[in-house]
Amino acid sequence: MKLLSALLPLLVSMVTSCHGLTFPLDCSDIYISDDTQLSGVYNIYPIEATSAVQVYCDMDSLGGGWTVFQRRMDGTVNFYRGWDQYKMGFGTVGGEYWLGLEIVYHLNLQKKYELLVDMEDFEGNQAYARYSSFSIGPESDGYTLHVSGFTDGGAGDSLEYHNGNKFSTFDKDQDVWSDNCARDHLGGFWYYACHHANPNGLYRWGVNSHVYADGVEWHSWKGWYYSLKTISMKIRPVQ
Ligand SMILES: [Ca+2]
Repeated sequence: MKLLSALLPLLVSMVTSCHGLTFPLDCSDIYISDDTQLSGVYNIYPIEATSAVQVYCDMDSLGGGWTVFQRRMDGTVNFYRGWDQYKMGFGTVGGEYWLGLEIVYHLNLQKKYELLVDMEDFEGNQAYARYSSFSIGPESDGYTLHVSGFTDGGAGDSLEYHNGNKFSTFDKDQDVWSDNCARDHLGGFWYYACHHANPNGLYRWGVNSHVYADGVEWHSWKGWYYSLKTISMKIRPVQ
């Protein structure tokens, strides 16, 4: 046993150096090792080699290699959740999920990322918004959002409004509104006063002119009364 425990670190480092992708940090590492890999669920190691995290990798959009940290597609997962859940993540990684602010923060510590927000309405139209720079601060800074370098893929820029804001949930109000944005708009997000985008809002199946700004929304594309069919937020390293 003594010999084994002495050799183990050596063996681990040999395996890691022979196959540098034994512990991929993100979906980009997986894609670079083999660009025929399909979109789907993979293990990544964003914090340390011993703790695998399951994540959905988008290997198709705009060149592939995207690590998805937010995904809505069918309303099967409740996104009206508290701070601890948004910090640590929730949902079904093959379906709807939130990866967790702490994991995204750890990724940001190790690489510089761009952001892609893909979305689709119930009529089959698709659009995206792309940002050349994306990062979030530590929990001690409220996971403050830093996003810039917008490129329009038809969706318009609904995130610039949220730049520089802390993350808020119904049980942790860090927005600048006198009331509680997360409670008023049924989500968790980098609310300001309150939102131009509400991707974690209530899944509501399209347009409803009687319900204001509480759906899965991207204001510059479909306004505050249209809840999207799908939306996903994903990051990829920049050179
Ligand atoms: Ca407030």
